[in-house]
Amino acid sequence: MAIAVALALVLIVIGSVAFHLLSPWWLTPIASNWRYIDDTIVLTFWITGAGFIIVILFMAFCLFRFRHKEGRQAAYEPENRGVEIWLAMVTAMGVVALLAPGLLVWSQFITVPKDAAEVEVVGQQWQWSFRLPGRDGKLGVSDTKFVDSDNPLGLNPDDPNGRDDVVIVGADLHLPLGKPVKVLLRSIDVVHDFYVPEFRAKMDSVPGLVSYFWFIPTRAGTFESLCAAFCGVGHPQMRANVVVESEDGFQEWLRKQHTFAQSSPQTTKAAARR
Ligand SMILES: [Cu+2]
Repeated sequence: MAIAVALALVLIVIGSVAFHLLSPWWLTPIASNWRYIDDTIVLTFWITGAGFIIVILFMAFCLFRFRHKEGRQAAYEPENRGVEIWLAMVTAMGVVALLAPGLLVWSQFITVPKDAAEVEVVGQQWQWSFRLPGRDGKLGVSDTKFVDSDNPLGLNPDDPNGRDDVVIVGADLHLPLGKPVKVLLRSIDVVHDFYVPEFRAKMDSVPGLVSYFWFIPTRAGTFESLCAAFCGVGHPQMRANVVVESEDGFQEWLRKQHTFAQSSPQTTKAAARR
């Protein structure tokens, strides 16, 4: 019986490694500069995979080697300094190798290059909206107290920087190929998480604060964004497209978009009169 269980454990190891190598479950082709994130994931698989293989095969070995035999008795050995030191060192090295690369990648992920263009992504049950700065290159300030049907992103109508902001509700976001983008995240209601798998970048959008990350789109195409934080019954439908295209195509698209002043004339006119 012990031999049958040991054999089953060996088969589990072989099956798991074969599944990892042969099945088409791997990440979608990357479309950003975050190769580091993929490298960290692959490194994590190597370390946890080696740990998994060693532990399961050791169990199988023990089951086989120390199986029941007439007259054989177990020896009581509650402590073994040599084994304890060796195990503590190997475990510590594994934990450091799992955590240290992540810290390096994280520091790059939040160190935004100076020339990055700002794009705001606003989460709301259950859709994504976007905002780009207008000609002045500045996003106007916002507050959820200004949110109404005329002003879905809650821009402060008194802030002149916000009047020329391009507001995109219920449509795709376009980005120019090869240019760094700083993504600013806000939420109007609950915690959402903006995630485009091909960009290998995601971040929670939390009500009451602005979180951010940056990336460079490296491949033209249409990429689906989704919400990666469960946010209510409409969570699976919370999707939008991000279209990465040439600078010319991007500028042409941008010219066709409405500014805050155009899409919310009542709100901005009332503020201008004050
Ligand atoms: Cu959501």
